[in-house]
Amino acid sequence: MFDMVIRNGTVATASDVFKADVAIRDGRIVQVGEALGEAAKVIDAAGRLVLPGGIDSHVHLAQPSGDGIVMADGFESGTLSALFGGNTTVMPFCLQEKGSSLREALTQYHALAEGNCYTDVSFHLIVSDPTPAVLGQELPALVADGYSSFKVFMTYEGLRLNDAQILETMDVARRTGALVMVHCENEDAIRYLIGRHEEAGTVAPKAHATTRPVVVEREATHRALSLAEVVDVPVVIVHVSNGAAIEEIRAARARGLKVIGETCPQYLTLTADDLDGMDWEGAKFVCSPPPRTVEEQANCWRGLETGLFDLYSSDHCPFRYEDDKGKLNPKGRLSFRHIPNGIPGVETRLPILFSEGVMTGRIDLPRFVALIATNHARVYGLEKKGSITVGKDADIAIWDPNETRTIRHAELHDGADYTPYEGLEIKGWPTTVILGGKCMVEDGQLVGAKGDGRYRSRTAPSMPTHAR
Ligand code: DUC
Ligand code: ZN
Ligand code: ZN
Repeated sequence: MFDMVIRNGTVATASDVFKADVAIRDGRIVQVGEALGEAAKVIDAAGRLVLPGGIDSHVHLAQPSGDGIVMADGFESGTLSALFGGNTTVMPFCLQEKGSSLREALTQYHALAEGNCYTDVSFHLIVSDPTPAVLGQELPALVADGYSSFKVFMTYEGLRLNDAQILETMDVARRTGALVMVHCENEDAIRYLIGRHEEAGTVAPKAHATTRPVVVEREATHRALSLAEVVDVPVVIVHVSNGAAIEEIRAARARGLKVIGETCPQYLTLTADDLDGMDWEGAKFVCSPPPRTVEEQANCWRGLETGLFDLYSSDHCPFRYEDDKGKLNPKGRLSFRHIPNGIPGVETRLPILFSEGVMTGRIDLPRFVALIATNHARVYGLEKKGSITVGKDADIAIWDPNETRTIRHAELHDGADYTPYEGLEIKGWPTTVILGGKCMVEDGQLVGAKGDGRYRSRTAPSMPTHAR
């Protein structure tokens, strides 16, 4: 007797698509096969797709944002939104604030997550203050404790590291087997461009895009890859927005560097013109790097189609629009410089790629599964997750490929007050979501509870191989 059997569905893994039943016991997948035996609960998935639950390895929840700004999602609303979008694990960032230790930040972050999650969670670290104590003792100990990835920024005063600090942080990764994720934008070039815009009195949201042009990202991407080459360490280039940065990744791989590239829905569907909206509405699209052009969207699509990108994440970083603590904070109403950077997207990530990628024939189902779950599990050491395979956690999303929806924020579950994808027509949506063998969403209705999602520690990252 199984706890659950999902019958008659079409199962997809990162390598195959096949008709099979999936049997679950004690939270794990125990059989994948034909005509499996009896179960306490049976789900008929005829006409539907049985896919691994999405792993969104790049989200921001409850992250301190400074200057009176408050993120729109904590763990409760952020993971609920993720769940309804077909995800079963999310990986937010635990931020080290300058002068504080990473351990302190983690203690606070765990307290926020504990008992509040609808999906499983695992944390990356953000290193903003790489003191000798952090690099020498704290970070290596944290990697050993399962926090095996950390992000560094090349932009933002207060967060950015200089090249020497990036080299030293990468060296910790080399010694411990951790992964460094890099936000690639050249802060000094951005500051120079901001100065020129301000002299000209250009302060509307669109200036966010014109002060962060492609060259600023390309240069920083080249430098991050060069620094990783010097240290001889694998590296993740997060939220890649354009073809020039893609070419940097391709060239670094050709030189033998192990590079993982990530892109996000905003670089496939939005453009800088969206920042031009009436009455400061463009603030709703302010994120970094900014959305680019239709041509750059095509470059990012090609990166997904050809296997250049291993990861497709949301970079969910939500701020409310009509809010003194959000996009329209008192200073943000006056200048683009003070509009918080980031947009919501954890619930719409998977439907957008399914509809625009799979249903249009740009990518096939195995590639979709790799990009949304399997690769995230492998790269970040979530070894029990990311595939419909015997022995893995029973984290499963059952998709109705024929369900059509128009994205409306009113129907989403995050804490923001808008979606940048309002009005986008979607074909295909995850209607039932199972976490560790428990139904959390069934036919579009919430049946799971807050606290069903738990923190997951991680093992060492594993690098995919790429054609050179
Ligand atoms: N970088 C991110 O990864 N997310 C939001 C803002 C940013 O700069
Ligand atoms: Zn970033
Ligand atoms: Zn991010």
